[in-house]
Amino acid sequence: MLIAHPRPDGDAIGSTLALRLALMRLGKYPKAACVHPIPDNLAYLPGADSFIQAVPEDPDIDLVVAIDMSDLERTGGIYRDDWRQNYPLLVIDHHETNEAFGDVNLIAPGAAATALPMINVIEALGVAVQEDIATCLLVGLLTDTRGLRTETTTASVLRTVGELIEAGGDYQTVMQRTLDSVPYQQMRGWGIALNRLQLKDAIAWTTVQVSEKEALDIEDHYDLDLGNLLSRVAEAKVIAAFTEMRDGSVKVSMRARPGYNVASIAYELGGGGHKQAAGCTLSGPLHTSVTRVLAMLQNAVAGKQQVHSEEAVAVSEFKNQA
Ligand SMILES: [Mn+2]
Repeated sequence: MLIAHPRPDGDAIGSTLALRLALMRLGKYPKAACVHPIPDNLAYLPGADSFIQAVPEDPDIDLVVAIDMSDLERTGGIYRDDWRQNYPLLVIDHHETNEAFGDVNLIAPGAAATALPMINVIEALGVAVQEDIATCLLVGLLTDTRGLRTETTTASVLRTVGELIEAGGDYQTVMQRTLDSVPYQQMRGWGIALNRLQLKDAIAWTTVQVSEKEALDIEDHYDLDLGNLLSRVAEAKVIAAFTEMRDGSVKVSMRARPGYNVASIAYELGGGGHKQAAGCTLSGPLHTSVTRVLAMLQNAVAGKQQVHSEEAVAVSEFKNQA
């Protein structure tokens, strides 16, 4: 049983499907599960249609693998408590905040994507990392590095991308169908969000209301990816996108330029993530959440030095949500 986290991203889906394909080459019958549907821009991947959203009562499994998540809650309810006694739990991940919650933990803290430790796993299984498997791993690397532009994009990452392409990974398709593929409704959602964009004291932010999501048929579990969009505002050191949910809560996505840290803010608000990309969910209402978070972001920008010194302590405590 291979589990990808809720609101799945390219790394969770790509790494899960790569392992699924490798296990199938070994004559196994892996199941892949995720509580939310696979986003359209990942639906073309081999095996994307095999994901189940709920697990049957007697799942007929002998090993559980949690992929691209730093704690058990991030299975989104797929994992059941009684599995603990019956099946070993393997964790494959790259978050610095991983709680090592498995019986065996293969964690590459700070690596660009879970796809990187996953390459080692697949090679250790004796399966060649090529063709379909290479394409799935490329998806993980290219999405988690936002098209090879994050701080985690090292020379070694670029070499690995080159090797995956040489091994038959379909770079062009991944770029066209995943990274350069925004559903029309999502882009219209961006239009609403960008129309309301504000900038003050090197902080850029915007909001999206439930009524606006309803008009565009955008479900709550569907991530508009506003954090990554706003992170490109040149004048901003930090950004925040506030998305109202149908239960009245507010999902907050934050991004920071190198040298700034939004993870500590997310953590303080019950969420977590990485220094440059973090998030949390607040109880709402929208305007209260905005006021509260903006005050914290102002402090983070003004007290950059102070944030730095506290970072080492705080990082060990973060829970991942990014
Ligand atoms: Mn990841």
